[in-house]
Amino acid sequence: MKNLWTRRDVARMLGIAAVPTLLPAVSFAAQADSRGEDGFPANFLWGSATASYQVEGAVHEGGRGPSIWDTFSHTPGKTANGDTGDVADDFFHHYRDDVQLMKTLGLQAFRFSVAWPRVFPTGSGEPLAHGLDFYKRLVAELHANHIEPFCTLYHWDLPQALQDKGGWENPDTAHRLAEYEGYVAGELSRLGVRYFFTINEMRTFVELGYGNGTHAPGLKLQRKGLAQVRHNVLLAHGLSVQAIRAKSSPGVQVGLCENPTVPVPVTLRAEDIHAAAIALREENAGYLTAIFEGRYTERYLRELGDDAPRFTSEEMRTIASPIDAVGLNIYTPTYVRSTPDGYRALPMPDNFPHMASDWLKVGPECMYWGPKLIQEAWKPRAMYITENGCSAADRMTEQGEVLDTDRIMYLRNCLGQMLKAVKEGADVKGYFVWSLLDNYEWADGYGKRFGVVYVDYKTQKRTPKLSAQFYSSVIASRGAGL
Ligand code: GBH
Repeated sequence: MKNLWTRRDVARMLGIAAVPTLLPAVSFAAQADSRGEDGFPANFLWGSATASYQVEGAVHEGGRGPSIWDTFSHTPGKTANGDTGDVADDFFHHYRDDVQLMKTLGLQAFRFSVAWPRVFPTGSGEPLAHGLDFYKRLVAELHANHIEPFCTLYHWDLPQALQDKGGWENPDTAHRLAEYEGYVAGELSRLGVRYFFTINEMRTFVELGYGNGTHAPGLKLQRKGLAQVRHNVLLAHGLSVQAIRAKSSPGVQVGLCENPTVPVPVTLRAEDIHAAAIALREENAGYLTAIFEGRYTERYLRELGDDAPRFTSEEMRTIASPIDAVGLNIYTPTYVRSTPDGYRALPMPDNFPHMASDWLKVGPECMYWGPKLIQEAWKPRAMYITENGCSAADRMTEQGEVLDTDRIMYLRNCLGQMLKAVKEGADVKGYFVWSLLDNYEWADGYGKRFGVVYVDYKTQKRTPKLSAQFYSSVIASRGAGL
């Protein structure tokens, strides 16, 4: 019995050689018997992502030193409600149960981050003898449950002692990061960890931490200082790629996680699609473009003028050290149209629909155009969606359920767009929902919930939301029928 029309069937009916990709995906008939044919490839990895300071708590345990986020969150007025990550999800003590939760939901991979100040409390010198113990236990637990660990080495918790010496304004910090990352990758790869990301979202911590001051360390540098910080961080990434390769077991995959600006062409006209391709390179010129191309674009340098960073060609080669995979954190689109001088990124109308966080505009097309444009521009060896998800105003019912149909709507549409990109050949190898658990949302504190599992912060009780069931069903069917 066959009630599904393939692209080839449609092409035959229309009397044409092939269905143009601009026509909507062919799914006129129910997709009930299409599993296997219609979903993601069998080896596509499904996971969830998180970061040390957002979930661990236990900030004084095991000799951990303070990070810039301890300082920042404890400074009055910096975070919503004065919330800090002191306790968070207490994942440091609950990780075993949480790994069981992942297993129950069918997750195959888990992206976590290592807190630098747990390993080097002041950022440099000798590592603490037991500084990695927690992560070694976590990795063993994941392996025992057949969940692949993906390790992010820097998700914003810079040791405060290094900030006291200038933080990312000081070029020396790049070398300290590489030393730390080489050490950790060496230790954890010997335990079988195969995937390492050097840095999470340089754009976010540079622009918010050193530009507008809303994230740690809360600085507001001028344009010149900020451009140099951006350069120092790029160099830190490149040096870390080299240090990880030098110190870890053969076969590890090294990359970074970035939240690129994802241009979405406003129309399907060829010129707007072309404008989106230009915008991808220019809007990310200080980040992914430099890493993939080994140079700053002319336009980037021209616009910065006298404020352009100081750099050498050797540094640019280091920045472009080959990577095995790029992690893409994608949440929102930037609509772009063609103009005589290339492109224009359009402002978002005030009432553009958004999720619980004002910035989280609902435009699932970014999950199609992001992988598509990046594949075409830079041909990365592999792509992972290392974060995607949303905040929602979750409430628990009297029956103890969280019926987050809004999050399901967001995820279903994003996953459908990602599937379309994969079917058209974008080499996305896995997807990590942000996040497994509600957690500490940085300056927004605990008020913004991103988990597919609800956390009662008073009792640390975990309750899977309806979206966890939804995600679990996607994994089970490999996305057939999305
Ligand atoms: C990611 O950032 C982070 O990697 C992760 O730690 C975080 O929890 C998750 O997403 C959810 O936010 O305050 O209006 O200036 C996502 C990219 C960029 C989104 C900065 C919030 C601040 C908007 N982030 N943005 S605003």
